Amino acid sequence: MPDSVPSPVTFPPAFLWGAATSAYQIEGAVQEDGRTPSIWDTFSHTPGRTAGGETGDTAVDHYHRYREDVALMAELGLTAYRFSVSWSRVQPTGRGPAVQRGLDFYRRLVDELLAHGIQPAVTLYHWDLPQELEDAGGWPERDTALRFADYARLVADALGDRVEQWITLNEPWCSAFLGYGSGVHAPGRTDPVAALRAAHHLNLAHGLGASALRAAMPARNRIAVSLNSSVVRPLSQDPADLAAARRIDDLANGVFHGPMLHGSYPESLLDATRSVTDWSYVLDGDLRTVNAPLDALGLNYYTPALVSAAPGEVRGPRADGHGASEHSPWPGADDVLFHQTPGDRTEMGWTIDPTGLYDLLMRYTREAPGLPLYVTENGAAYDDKPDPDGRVHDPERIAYLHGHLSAVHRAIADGADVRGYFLWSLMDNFEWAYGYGKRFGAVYVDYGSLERTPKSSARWYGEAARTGLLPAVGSV
Ligand code: PNW
Repeated sequence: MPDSVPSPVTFPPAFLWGAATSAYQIEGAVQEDGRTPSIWDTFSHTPGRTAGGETGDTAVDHYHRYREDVALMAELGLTAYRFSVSWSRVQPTGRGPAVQRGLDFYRRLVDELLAHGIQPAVTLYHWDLPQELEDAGGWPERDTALRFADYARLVADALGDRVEQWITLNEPWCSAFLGYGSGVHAPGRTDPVAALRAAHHLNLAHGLGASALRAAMPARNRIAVSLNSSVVRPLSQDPADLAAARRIDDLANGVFHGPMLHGSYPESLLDATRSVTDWSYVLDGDLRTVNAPLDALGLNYYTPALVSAAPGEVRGPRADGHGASEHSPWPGADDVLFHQTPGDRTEMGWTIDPTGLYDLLMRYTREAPGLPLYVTENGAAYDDKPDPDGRVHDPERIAYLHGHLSAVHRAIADGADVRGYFLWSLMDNFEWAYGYGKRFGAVYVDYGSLERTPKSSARWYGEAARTGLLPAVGSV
């Protein structure tokens, strides 16, 4: 056979072509139907915390426009949609009975998706802890994990009969280490011990939540977690750089997948953080709880990390792409240097590196043999602007998606059991500390009129979804 004939990039027929969002980033309606503030309401309303003081008060008003948004997904040809439930909308104080009006919103949304043949995937926690639970200590306190299990049960009772795909937590690394370590995310605390305690209690919440879901739902439903597992590369093969990469890998990945997949924290993590914490908050039986059976693993991927050992301590703003803070999100690793990976970057400053996604999928194929994988987030921010004719052309995003979906395809060909891909994000939205300045959407949102306009990448992606083939990059 001539080797010049490329094999077509065809995906399995059952492959899910999805898009993802999260509650605080899109819903708005923050004071409606009994919702109370979450830590992101408090944080975004605190001067100096978000770019331009922007908040999710209105966001893209999805709470009122969800029908239009679902129609758009259907028109594009998406087969799945990943969204999150706002905890303080369904259980305002984080305790006690559910608020029916809050649950009803998600029921209407799910019914609308199902009516259009779109599979819902529900994330229970995408960073918006009810403020009252933070006031009681937040994720560094054990009780928050117990409260999460109760909340999981409430949502399972309401939606378990019609939603088959469940995700307990989104990116617990961000909640723990950006929320309590570097402080660039809510609640904005900067205490390395609190960050590690938060990591353990998020793990515990995952395990308790997964068991609560399992007990409350039909057996056909699938339970997963979404990790922003980092691809950590050493700057050189020097033993000191390899050791630095190992430590960051433990703090980025092993701290979550260790207990979740294997029932233990990596010894190397415990050793390397001994000067920060004694881990005495890990109680007997916790690790077995965290190790609750999973049906799939969700991986969110944007860019790899490149690290080296630094001689002595490094202070000041860090080049790790995690926002500007004097405080490190890497407890006990102040002597590790982060470098910019060479190559083109997106508007976030994140280097475009599809090989990282391939490596990540192959790594978890080894780390979790037999566990189906989903890419639960992948995408790029660009400074999109409508042309005079109102169309929005985003060829860079098409190239980004083409590169990363090709990497997914290559991983599948090499034995990774990848069942679906969720583009981040369906539409432009509130990009956390960056406010509305970073546009990740396949659909453009005019922040004045809130009008939605599919970008050319949305058309490109929709064609991939409808055909199971990646269209050529210049085809739309
Ligand atoms: C993820 N980091 O956030 C989130 O799950 C989304 O809500 C978010 O909009 C998207 O990716 C784009 O940023 C991250 O600093 C935020 O490593 C920060 C980091 C990673 C992911």
